Amino acid sequence: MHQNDLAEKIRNKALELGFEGCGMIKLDKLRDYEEILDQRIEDCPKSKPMLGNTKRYARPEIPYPWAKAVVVCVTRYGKYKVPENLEGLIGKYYLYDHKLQPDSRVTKSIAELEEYFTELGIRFSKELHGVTAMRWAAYKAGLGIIRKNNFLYTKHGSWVIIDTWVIDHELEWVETNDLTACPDDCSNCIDACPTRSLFKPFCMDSTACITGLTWGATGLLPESLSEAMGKWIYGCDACQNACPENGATWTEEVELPGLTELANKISFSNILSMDESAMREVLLSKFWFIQPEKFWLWKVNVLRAMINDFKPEHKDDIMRASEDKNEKVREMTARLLKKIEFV
Ligand code: B12
Ligand code: SF4
Ligand code: SF4
Repeated sequence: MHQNDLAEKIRNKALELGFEGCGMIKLDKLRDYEEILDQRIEDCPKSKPMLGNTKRYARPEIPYPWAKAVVVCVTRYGKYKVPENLEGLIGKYYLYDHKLQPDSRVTKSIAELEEYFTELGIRFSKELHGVTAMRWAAYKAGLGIIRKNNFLYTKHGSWVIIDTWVIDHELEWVETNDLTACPDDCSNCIDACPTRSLFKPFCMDSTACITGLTWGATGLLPESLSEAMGKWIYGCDACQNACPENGATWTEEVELPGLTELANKISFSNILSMDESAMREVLLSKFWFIQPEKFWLWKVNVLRAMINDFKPEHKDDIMRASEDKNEKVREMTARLLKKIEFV
């Protein structure tokens, strides 16, 4: 079969399976990611330890010597209803991400697309966190543009999740789109970043991004940083929520199966009273960036959110947390108690 026909077949199959977009690029299109990364590290040297190993994204043929191209698909999540009680606490991406969700429709579509690759005689591989720099790949495949807040936008805004595969055929399918760049005078996203992680266009300090801190922190954070993190307990959407280009893109049409039930089990008070088995049952399968050895972080995040938005009805929960068996939780409670003396 002609390479172009093969590429078109894959793209059509992906759309039929419900992906919002699908494209394919040859590996040489990814080389300049290395320059982007070097520029980022020069602008923000603190990011180096976190981003150093993403250099391999520019050369997927190093881990996959047989690879010839990358297939990239985007899935829209801005169509789902957001449980009211989780808005502003949990980054929306994490509510709808299909990774490690065996019952998700997208997980099933991914499996069907992979069956299709096999049917067509195409060798492929996929990684949980991507085989390449996924925003860059999606942009190169014409699926959208990258805005100043670093996000890939399609016509449905930045509320899209990206998946990538390396394949052993040199296929190319580049879509066109009519999205236009950010206005020169807009800086809403930068102004909205609570920790100044996004400190200039197309550039962020990944060590100060609330998202990474909510699941990556190894101990209590300095008070000034904790304060800036506000009420986010897992992820952060501030630089996306502030963007006018995202204005009408969240449509709230569809109910994600099981999400309301899960949301009903999540509150500050519930998290503070959860033991390990409750955390495993309620939180782990969906919010798997916090593994059991770091379950204490959920409570620390909640206590920090309580400090930043203290309400007298929190008092009983706080007293209970002061007897928690984890030292970091007790330490954070002490910090909170010191603070509320002044309320
Ligand atoms: C490492 C990582 C993180 C780290 C560091 C993030 C970072 N930006 O460096 C941490 C943990 C902080 C993180 C957080 C989040 N992440 Co993350 N993360 C990744 C990962 C694994 C690699 C990203 C990377 O390469 N960073 C390196 C830097 C150099 O890239 P970048 O900041 O994205 O910048 C891009 C643009 O700025 C552009 N660029 C740079 N200069 C210029 C100049 C011009 C003129 C242009 C046009 C473009 C341009 O090129 C860069 C490369 O694509 C990707 C998955 C993957 N394999 O790609 C997901 C990914 C980027 N994350 C994603 C998401 C959703 C998030 C969160 C929103 C989750 C949340 N709600 O809390 C937050 C938001 C953070 C943010 N503001 O970007 C999505 C983004 C989807 C989208 N629509 O863009 C991805 C693609 C995962 C996925 N499967 O969909 N993430
Ligand atoms: S996700 Fe939050 S902390 Fe991270 S860059 Fe965006 S606004 Fe800043
Ligand atoms: S807030 Fe403004 S500058 Fe930032 S991404 Fe949106 S349009 Fe671009």
